[in-house]
Amino acid sequence: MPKLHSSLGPNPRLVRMFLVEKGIGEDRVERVHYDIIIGENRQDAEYLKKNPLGTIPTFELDDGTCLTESWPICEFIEEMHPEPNLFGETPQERAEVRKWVRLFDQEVVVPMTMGFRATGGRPMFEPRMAVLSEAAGAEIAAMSDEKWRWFDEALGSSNHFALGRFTFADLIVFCFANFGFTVGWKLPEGTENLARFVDTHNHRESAAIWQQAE
Ligand SMILES: N[C@@H](CCC(=O)N[C@@H](CS)C(=O)NCC(=O)O)C(=O)O
Repeated sequence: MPKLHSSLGPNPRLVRMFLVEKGIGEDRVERVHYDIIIGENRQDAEYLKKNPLGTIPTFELDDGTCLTESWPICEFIEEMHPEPNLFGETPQERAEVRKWVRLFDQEVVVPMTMGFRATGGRPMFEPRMAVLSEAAGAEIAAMSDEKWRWFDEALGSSNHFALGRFTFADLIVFCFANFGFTVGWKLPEGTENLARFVDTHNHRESAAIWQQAE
């Protein structure tokens, strides 16, 4: 059985939500938990062999191959289990979904997480990696909020970023909004479309992961 090396946080939860969306139950993927608050993921020599960066998640296949990085892990799962389809059915559809994922990953995920590590998450992250100054952290968090506003406008009255149906693009946006909520962040003012989007997708079975303790 494959293993998902997992923890608190949006990246492993993205993969866990994806598995639920695919109908792949916990009986088909073993979950191995790490306490990232105390940095267990960066101290366990066995884990560092699987993922030299020490980040979570890692998806370990039956033959011992270890896949890292949440988005490519989800694409791998999609290729192994094409239905229900979450990345698009045709090359054009996949390009559209990946466009939104790439934009969100670069324009929101990177500045949002860098901002968090330099401000609220500083006590946890400063000892384990280079972090921005508090002032730069606040600036980059504000830049990410600006991009959340851009995504709000792009969403408009739809609840889907791509293809007019639920895709991985929606899943990643939903996950990082929820990550924000768990660390005291709020949707920036004037993002009512995103608020509606979050409320809508909160009803998905996979969203229950955000209510669970690890
Ligand atoms: N780009 C990676 C990011 C992985 C990442 O930063 N994971 C977080 C949990 S959401 C983590 O490992 N944090 C603890 C640490 O960095 O020590 C991915 O897509 O999986």
